[in-house]
Formats: sequence, C-alpha cells, structure tokens
Amino acid sequence: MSKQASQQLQATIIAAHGRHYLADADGTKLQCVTRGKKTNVAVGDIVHVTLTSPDQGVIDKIAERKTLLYRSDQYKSKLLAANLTQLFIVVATEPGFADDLVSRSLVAAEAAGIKAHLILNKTDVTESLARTRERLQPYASLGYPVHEVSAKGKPEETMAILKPLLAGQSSILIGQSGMGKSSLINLLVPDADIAVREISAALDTGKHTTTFTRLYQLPELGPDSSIIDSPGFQEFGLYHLSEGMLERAFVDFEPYLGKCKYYNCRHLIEPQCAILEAVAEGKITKMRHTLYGQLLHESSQTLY
Ligand SMILES: Nc1nc2c(ncn2[C@@H]2O[C@H](COP(=O)(O)OP(=O)(O)OP(=O)(O)O)[C@@H](O)[C@H]2O)c(=O)[nH]1
Ligand SMILES: [Mg+2]
Ligand SMILES: [Zn+2]
Repeated sequence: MSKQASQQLQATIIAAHGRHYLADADGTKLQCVTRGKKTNVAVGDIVHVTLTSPDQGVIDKIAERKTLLYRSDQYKSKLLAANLTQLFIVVATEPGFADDLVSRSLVAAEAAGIKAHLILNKTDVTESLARTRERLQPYASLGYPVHEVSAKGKPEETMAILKPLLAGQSSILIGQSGMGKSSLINLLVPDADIAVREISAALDTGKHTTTFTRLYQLPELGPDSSIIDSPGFQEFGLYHLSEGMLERAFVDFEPYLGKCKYYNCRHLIEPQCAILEAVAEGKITKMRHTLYGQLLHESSQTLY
C-alpha cells in the first residue's frame, strides 16, 4: 500500500462531544474533527478519515446510513445515533419515569424504522414494582416487549436476558437520568468504566458521568453486535416529523389509516374520522391521541 493510501481509513464513530469525535478503525482509536463547522456526524456512523497524525484525523465522508435516530426542537435537530437496528427505553421502579418521554421515544423509533423495546430496571425495589408494571402495561399492549431486569440485584439473570437480545444487533439504551443505563452497560462491557475515563480525557470533558453518547462493540455476541450508552434526557422533541410520518409512527393507528372520510384527514376534529372513532371506542387510548395532537402541533412550529 502506498503511503498516501494508508492515510485513508474507514472507521466507526464511537463517541461524540460537540465537534469532537472518537473513531475506531480496527481497534485503533482516532480523535477526529469534521471539516469546517459541520456537526452532522453521529455515533454509529461509518466514516472515511484522513489521518493527520497516527491517532488523529479529519472526517471526510459519512457512509450512507441504514437508520438515523434524532431529536429536535423548534430551532435545530440533534443526531442521537446512526445505523441502529433496535432501541431500548430504560425505565426503573425508582426514580419514576415520564410517560411522555417513553411515548415520544417510541414514536421516534417507529419514524426511524428502528425496533423498540422497554427495559424495566431495578425490580429489586419491590415497593414500587407492582405500580410500575401497571404503568408499563399500555406499552406492552401496543406490542412493545417489556424486559424486567435488575442490574444491581440480579446481575447474572439480567445478562442472561439481555445478551440474546443484543446478539447481532446495533442497539442503544436511552431514557431519563438515573434509570440505570450505564449500570447495564457496565455489566455487558466489563471495562466500560475505564473506556469512559479514557474518552473523558481524549474529548476533554473532565467528567466521569454519562455526558456523551458512547458505542461499545460486543464481540463475544458475534460480529456486528454493539451497544450505545447515552446521557439521560428530560425532553424529547420531535419537531422534525412531518404529519404523514407522525400518523404512521403510531402503531395503534395503523388499522384505521386510510379509512377516514377525507383523504387528508388530520384526525383532530374532522367528521367521520376513523382514528377519532377508534378513540371514542377505546381502541386507541386518549393518552396516545393527545400526544399525537401535540406532536402534530410541534411539527407545524419548526423554524428550520
Ligand atoms: N436498586 C437498584 N439500583 C440500581 C440498579 N441499577 C442501577 N442502580 C442505581 O441507579 C443509579 C443510576 O444508575 P446509572 O446507571 O448511572 O443511571 P443512568 O441511566 O446511566 O443515568 P444517566 O447517565 O444520568 O443518564 C446508580 O446509583 C445505580 O447504582 C438496580 O438494578 N437496582
Ligand atoms: Mg449513564
Ligand atoms: Zn382521520
């Protein structure tokens, strides 16, 4: 190989912090930046990097993405991860979780074409277990699998449940702060703590908590197995979803789509709307329809 050619590498983005990225090229960690002010790179992206030193480079090209998960507010969107095949929303018995965030995460997953699961962690906290199970029932009824684990109380059982689900998949753990995402990652990736400290040093965040999104390969689960840890969020804006994308992202709407009187029905106040009829009959819950209305409103508010 010529010297020129050896300076071009294909790598996977494994961490992102502002405009600074960490990429993995066959085990070699590269600190990377983008050209100009671009911040359109996501963890999980396959990129072409031009080396500027043995462990530094510039991202020249992002390979075509299979999927892209993102959030957005009125002003801009924020890429969460690329090339995911599935997403796990982590909730816990304690602290309590917000239904709004779970529901929005599910809509984001559907819109991105990513399979969604829920993980109920901290089942060792028995006082709030029954109530939390009850609160998750509506999601299970929609067809989303709910997996009960306890990273602290039953680490072995937790691994036995999660490992088969993760084999051969590109997964991400998302959820509110304190639900136990990093605790679950630490079970699956024994040296995750060390890796986080390395990255904190490399990206200069100076912190040891989850402040950036980080991808870990899971080679023992087979090739193409990886899992992403992400910082807890308190908001999940979906301003980027169009009306058409929204109605299709609600799995419970599916049997009724195309059955409204008006082909351009927005399912809000229109007469002979199949969705509104399903809500009235209790086939679609009010909570879901209310969220749909909110998201529709958000999608009309974007300024970009
Ligand atoms: N009782 C109990 N506590 C747990 C369990 N799993 C995690 N915790 C605790 O919950 C707290 C939060 O865990 P983390 O893994 O840091 O949560 P996280 O979701 O990564 O939080 P962020 O990084 O802030 O988003 C820690 O004090 C953990 O020790 C569990 O199964 N049972
Ligand atoms: Mg964390
Ligand atoms: Zn309708």
